[in-house]
Amino acid sequence: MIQKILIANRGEIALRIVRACRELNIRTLAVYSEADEQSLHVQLADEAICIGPAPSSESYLKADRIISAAEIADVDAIHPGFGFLSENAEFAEQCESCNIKFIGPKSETIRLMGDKAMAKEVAKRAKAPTIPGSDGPVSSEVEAVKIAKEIGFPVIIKAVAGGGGKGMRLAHNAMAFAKEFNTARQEAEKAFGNGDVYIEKYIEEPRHIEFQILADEHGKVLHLGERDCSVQRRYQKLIEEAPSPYLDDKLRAKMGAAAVRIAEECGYQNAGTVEFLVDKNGDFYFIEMNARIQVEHGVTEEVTGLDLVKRQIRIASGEKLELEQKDIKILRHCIECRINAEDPTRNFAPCPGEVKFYYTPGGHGVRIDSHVYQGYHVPPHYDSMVAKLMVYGRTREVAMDRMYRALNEYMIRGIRTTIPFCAAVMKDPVFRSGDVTTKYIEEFLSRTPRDVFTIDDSM
Ligand code: MV4
Repeated sequence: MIQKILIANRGEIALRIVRACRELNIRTLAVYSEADEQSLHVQLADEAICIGPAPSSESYLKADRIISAAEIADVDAIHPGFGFLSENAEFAEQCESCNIKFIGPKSETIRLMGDKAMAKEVAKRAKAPTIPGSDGPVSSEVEAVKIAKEIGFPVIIKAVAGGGGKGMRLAHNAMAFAKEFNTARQEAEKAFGNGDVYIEKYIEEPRHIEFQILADEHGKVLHLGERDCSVQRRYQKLIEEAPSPYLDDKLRAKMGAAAVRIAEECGYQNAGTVEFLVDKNGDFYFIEMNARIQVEHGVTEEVTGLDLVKRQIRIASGEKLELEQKDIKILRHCIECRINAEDPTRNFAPCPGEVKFYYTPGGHGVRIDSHVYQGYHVPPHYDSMVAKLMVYGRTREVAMDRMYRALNEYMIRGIRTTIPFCAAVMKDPVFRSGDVTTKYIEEFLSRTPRDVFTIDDSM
């Protein structure tokens, strides 16, 4: 039984976890940095402990301080949220050895799937399609060039310890390849302390489609359908939706079954995501698995009617999933816009500062997950996301129109945000057609005048 949870995170996800705990009648302990003293998650949790100065390296990433807080407050479990220590196998292991339940997969699963070459092996064993490339890491330049020529250019070089776009290099020919290969190895060594890289055929203009997994600790694994996350800028997702406008029921079932087999193969427990690339021919390939709850989990919650964070906690308490795959229904269409404190007219530069006025949209089919309030100071030390605006409706059309309406109702004054940018996307014929790949934002930005992304805040 879990009676008290430490929330090892900040911002809207910390608040999201507090809310789930309240509904489950579980006590909460917030940990916070000096910059987050006035934060809502600190005010709404039952207890709070300051764990250090503003920089994450001195607070939210300090495993020892978090474990100490957990022991002082005598919690039963730690929820890591996303980012920070959420996919840190050592931290999960520390929790396990201190008899504190880590709300997520086992540390060995985090370690296994954190090695992107090993994760690919898991996918192969699960008979899920993977992208042609090297069998695991390649260390010699001569061998690497040979493999690259065999699979054919362009090829992509990926760090084994990378993920989410970090440590990737593209090569269009053999000449460029040798240089990129060595740069990739050096960069990987510097960034991750592990210079291992592997090679893959480069898939041009793919769609990014990921499947939500829920797995209990008794061997039952379900998928909750997909999210289409193709609207990204520099590997940062800006808009997510479900269901994908690209998938039909047949492809959805095939990809969902592959995602479930991958989760089964690695002994996955709790909530996770299996990422795929889908190419122009409708062929799909496993790329990586995220061993955490994701930013965009709310999209799946709104289309399935299931509370993923409550499910995570119930699974971590040892409960069995009573649902069967056939019980999972995609009930409607949901779109999420990430509202970031960034200036879309200045290359999405972060815009921290005081929120002078704050009014949120409401009405049918609107959900906002945010820790912001009027008078809140967006600190400069962390991720710039300040809110997730989710809307849902019977169809994608309804959802897009509702999102446009809600974005125009949303008033955040004092800081620049991505609200006007998202509103412009909702009216864009290419986005509306659903023909969106990971190249979309770049293309949209190149043909859209910047003044479209500003708001008249004199009103
Ligand atoms: C790729 C790829 C094309 N070909 N792998 C980027 C994030 C990481 N999860 C994997 N990524 C990619 N891997 C091959 N073999 C293109 C990307 C990619 C991408 C993937 C998902 C979403 C957005 C993206 C944007 C650029 C590149």
